[in-house]
Amino acid sequence: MKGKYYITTAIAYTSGKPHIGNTYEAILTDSIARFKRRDGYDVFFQTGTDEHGQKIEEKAALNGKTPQEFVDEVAQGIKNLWDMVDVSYDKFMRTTDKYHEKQVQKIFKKLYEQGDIYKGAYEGHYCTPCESFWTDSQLVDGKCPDCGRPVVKAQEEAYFFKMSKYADRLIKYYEDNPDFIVPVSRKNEMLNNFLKPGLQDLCVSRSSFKWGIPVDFDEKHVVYVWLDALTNYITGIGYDADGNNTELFNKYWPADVHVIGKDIVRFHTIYWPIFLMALGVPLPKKVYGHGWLLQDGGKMSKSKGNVIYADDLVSYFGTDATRYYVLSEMPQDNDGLISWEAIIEKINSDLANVFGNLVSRTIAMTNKYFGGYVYNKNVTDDVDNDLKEVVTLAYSKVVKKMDEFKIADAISEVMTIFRRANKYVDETAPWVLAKDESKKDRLATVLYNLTESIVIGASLLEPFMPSTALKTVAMLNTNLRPYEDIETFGLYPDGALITDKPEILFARLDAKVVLEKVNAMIAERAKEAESKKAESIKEVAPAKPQIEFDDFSKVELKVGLVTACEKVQKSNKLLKLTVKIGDEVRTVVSGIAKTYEPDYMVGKKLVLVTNLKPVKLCGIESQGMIICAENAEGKICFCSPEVDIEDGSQIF
Ligand code: ME8
Repeated sequence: MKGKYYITTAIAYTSGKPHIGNTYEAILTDSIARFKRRDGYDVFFQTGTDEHGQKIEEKAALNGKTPQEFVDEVAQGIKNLWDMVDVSYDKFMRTTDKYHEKQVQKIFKKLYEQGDIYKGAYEGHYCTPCESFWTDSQLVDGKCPDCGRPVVKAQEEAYFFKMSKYADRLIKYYEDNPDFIVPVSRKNEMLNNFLKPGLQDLCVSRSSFKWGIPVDFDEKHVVYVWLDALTNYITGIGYDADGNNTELFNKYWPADVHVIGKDIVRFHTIYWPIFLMALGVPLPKKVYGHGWLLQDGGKMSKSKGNVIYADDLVSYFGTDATRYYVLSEMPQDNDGLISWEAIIEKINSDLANVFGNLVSRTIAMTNKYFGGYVYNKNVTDDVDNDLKEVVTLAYSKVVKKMDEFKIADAISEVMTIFRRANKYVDETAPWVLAKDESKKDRLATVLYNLTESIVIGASLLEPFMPSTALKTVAMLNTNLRPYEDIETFGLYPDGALITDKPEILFARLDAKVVLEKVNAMIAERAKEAESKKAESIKEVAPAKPQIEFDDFSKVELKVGLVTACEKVQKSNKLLKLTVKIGDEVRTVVSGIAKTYEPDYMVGKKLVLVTNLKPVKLCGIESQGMIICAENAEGKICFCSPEVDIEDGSQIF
């Protein structure tokens, strides 16, 4: 064994079915894990799901499920998808795992007790989809800098982690470990955009939603998702905050590489190392932030029905062609493109014409000329040397590319073997040799050299296309070549008998036929999305008769500022709010207690009807009505002005 190798993917959010971009990451990481295993490392490969947070809580409600039911279903779907594309994980980690939850609570408490976490109040711009707070200066055009969506102003009592305390140590770690962040452009971005300007303390708890790991000494709070999510890398292998780490942890930590997407490099190369420093745990050796796989010719969108999912690709092209496309099309340090047209083209050019063709004609000629026997007659020619050199030098080139996480380049090195072998067929023209009985041994040698090249090539192809590699060597009646023997040409057994019923590995695809089917599928999905949307609008907003403007103008609507708020005793639905409306202060009772905590409401600006006749609710006179939206599942939210405007302002 060359040593241990612990590799992880990011854990996918269980907010819905992952598209091909998320799946790409699992395939990418799998190819590295498989390569390291073949190369003699003792590998532990962890992937999994990130299951807490406000967005997931909301999605569950929209689907009429409890959060736990919802994440159980989505996590199982993700696991099935990973299995479908042959992701050879050793552990599928879920953040709703009980051991993980317990450890996160212990970690939080430990960091609080040692003074790294403190209680404060947070005010900022919050992006719900990204679960991130942003400062004014971080916003781009007033929107979330990560996803570009609108943010909301929010304030709440929260716990914070003192990030700045560790910034200098982290900068030193970057200096001492220049390869910590791959590619280097992302390291420069972290240093220049975040570390050098000075780190802000990080909010590590939330109290405005419930679906998270409770802070056990202050149950109003749940642990903010990043502290929960990042620690999966250590809890998944048995880290214990009390010091009773498992054997697995002692053996595999620190991670050799965390493979993640470019959007979460900041979390993995700043917050994560700092959390670990605070816990006194060694830091991961490397973080590889890969680019994104983007849809060619327009954004993927559910309503357009054109989101590409891995299971669709597998049903059209099979697992290995899907893996091949995404791995060979993604550069190491940039984004890559995907489209149905490009996949078909790639399958035809590389897999059918180069690889499939080589295997099928080698097998066919061996059967035709030698009844399926492969003989090494050692009748050599100069032209053999170049083939042998290309084949035997491939391994070291692939190792180098894999070490640099240049996966597309590594595959290209493997494909060079098959391209060179096809050229060798043209150079040696076996069908000409076959016509001359005196050239029989030369013909046997040529076919032997081709068979041996295919076996070595297939063995190097296994990390990227596992079942194709296995099928290929099985047809040649042998096993994958161990990598310690892969630089030696000529180990294929003399006189072996290969299959006489070869399977066509990759048939040429007719682009027109495939694209017609795909377009019909996309149109069908767009129709489904449209009718779903129409249905939900119908449910939420039953039509009311039209009114005149005069009817509407009878209603007085104003902006109010909540200055105090408490629960109404004997009711689990009602909150009593004190609302300042310009020079007036009113008491308003509102049925929003199931969604909002009293503390959360204080300081909020909202819209209320100010000329409704007062009513008594649970014995309290309500002098106004807060305007709320309610969706089909009964989820409620109050309406507030889009920008900060004085309370008392009239709404018309
Ligand atoms: O970020 N191409 O989860 P996630 C390539 N739960 N990779 C992509 C991609 C694309 N088009 N879109 C997303 C999360 N990704 C957190 C991680 S880790 C402690 C917590 C990548 O489901 C993305 O960059 O949104 C991330 O690495 C992974 O998919 C999961 O994304």
